[in-house]
Amino acid sequence: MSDSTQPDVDVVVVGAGFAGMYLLHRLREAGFTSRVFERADDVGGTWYWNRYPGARCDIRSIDYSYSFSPGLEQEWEWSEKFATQPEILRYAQHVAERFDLYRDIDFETSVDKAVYDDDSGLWHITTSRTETVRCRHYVMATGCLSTSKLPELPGHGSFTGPTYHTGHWPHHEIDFTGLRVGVVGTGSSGIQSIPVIASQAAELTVFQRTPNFSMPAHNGSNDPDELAAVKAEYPEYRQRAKYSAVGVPADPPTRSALDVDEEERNQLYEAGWQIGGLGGLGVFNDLRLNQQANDTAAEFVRNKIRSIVDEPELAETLCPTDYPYGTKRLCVDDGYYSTFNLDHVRLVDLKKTPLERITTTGVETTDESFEFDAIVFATGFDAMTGAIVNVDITGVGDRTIKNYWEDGPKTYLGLTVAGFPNFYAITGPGSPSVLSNMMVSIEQHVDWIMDCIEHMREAGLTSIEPTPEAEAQWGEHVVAVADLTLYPKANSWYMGANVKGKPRVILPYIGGVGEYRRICDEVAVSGYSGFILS
Ligand code: NA7
Repeated sequence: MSDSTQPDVDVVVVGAGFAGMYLLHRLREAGFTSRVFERADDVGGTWYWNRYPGARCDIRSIDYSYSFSPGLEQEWEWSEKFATQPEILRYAQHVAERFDLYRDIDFETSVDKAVYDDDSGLWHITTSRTETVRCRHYVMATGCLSTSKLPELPGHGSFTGPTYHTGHWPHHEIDFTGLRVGVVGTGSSGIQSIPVIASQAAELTVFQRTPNFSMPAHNGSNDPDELAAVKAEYPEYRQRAKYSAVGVPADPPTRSALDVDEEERNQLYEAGWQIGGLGGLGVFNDLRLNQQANDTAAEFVRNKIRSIVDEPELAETLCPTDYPYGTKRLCVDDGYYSTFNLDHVRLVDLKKTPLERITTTGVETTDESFEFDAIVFATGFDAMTGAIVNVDITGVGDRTIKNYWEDGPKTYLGLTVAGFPNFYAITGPGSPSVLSNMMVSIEQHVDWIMDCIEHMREAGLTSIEPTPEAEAQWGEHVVAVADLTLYPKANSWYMGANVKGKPRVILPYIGGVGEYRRICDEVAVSGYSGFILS
């Protein structure tokens, strides 16, 4: 008979995306026992689910890759500057094989419930296979954008043709050739998929609620000389990424956009536009801090849209005007704006004529009825908190995370929660997460957790939990940093604004990955200040 005061394993990990995979590797190397549960039938997380046409990473592949294994980073060859979803998924599968991870992952198994048992100090984790596993440490490696969101419209489910969500794309190729297709949503997923769908569909109607700023990707194959140069100095390159603002090596800009005259400013923006990508216009240090500075970048992009889109009224509809540049997730595209010059592509402005319902044959706005053969919902996710609160997690004294986070997530360092001992969220709310190169943030969190639980093992400690004071102070710091920026001005998923009823609070930490890493390291070096260890 098993002893209920003893764990079945040291650690349970939920999710086998890049976070769960690396954690499993580290746990094994350190001699901890673990179980990893993954609801998909393979590794890859985000890159397993988001198979929509045109899906790519908009961080360069030389940056968006693991740094923990010199052998891996030397042997893997990325074919393009911005890797496609299939290539990133192949990379994840390669990592799982190379480090023999598959044998320790339970696929097609989700975690439904996690209850902390005060008496034994263990978590009881219940899976969709009705198995309960007792563990000392419980880690949610469930990703920031994994709980997809559909429009809450009457008639949902009544459409008789196929519907797709970009975040749950089928595993076989979907051919839209000759079809009348409707796409709802113009965030990153919409902006990446719309040009590809337009190249197949007979008619494409795009339903836009909020226009987005998008930078050209200027994608292409990787220059072999550049790749060789990066590989030759990968350790230094990665080190720079770790202490950078967003997890990509870059020299921070030193000037204000208002320090130069309009001509010079636009020349610098133009040079940045030609480079493209998320950081293209990041040539000044105050674009996200100062509205007047931001206006110059916003107007530059609007003028680009006006120059690309032939029809002036249509161009204006595609121009974002009611939030600062970069405060909703900036997009990176391959021919997005020019797609609207095609005769068979139409844009519907939902700000003027909102969607009213889904019908059996299509959708209805307040003034028109549309018929489609297929509908694509590129409508995003319940970001950052969705995947965590969707599991029934109960900590000390019957406190559930869902209730505890009712007014917004509370965490210490975006990693841990008061009243939930030995519980960790990788790239959780309150950490740089979605405002960073996720690979850098994932490795940093996993390394921090590993240092922490190794320290506990060595010191004979069994429990770690943040103090309510440390948690509250961290929450105030996250908000105070955000309030120095323009981010709170936008109705973005960074602010929880895309989900009805979700509290409007900043979710990611805006202080930068380098600064954040220093804070986390200081906490550890100080003997885990802000935590109660026992
Ligand atoms: P996003 O960025 O959340 O985009 C979702 C889009 O769908 C956005 O344009 C939304 O408009 C729109 N949307 C959402 N709900 C509705 C309804 N009910 N009606 C009309 N339009 C709607 O998700 P993505 O999948 O594109 O990108 C997610 C992240 O993945 C991305 O940022 C990268 O980090 C990778 P809204 O702006 O809310 O008005």
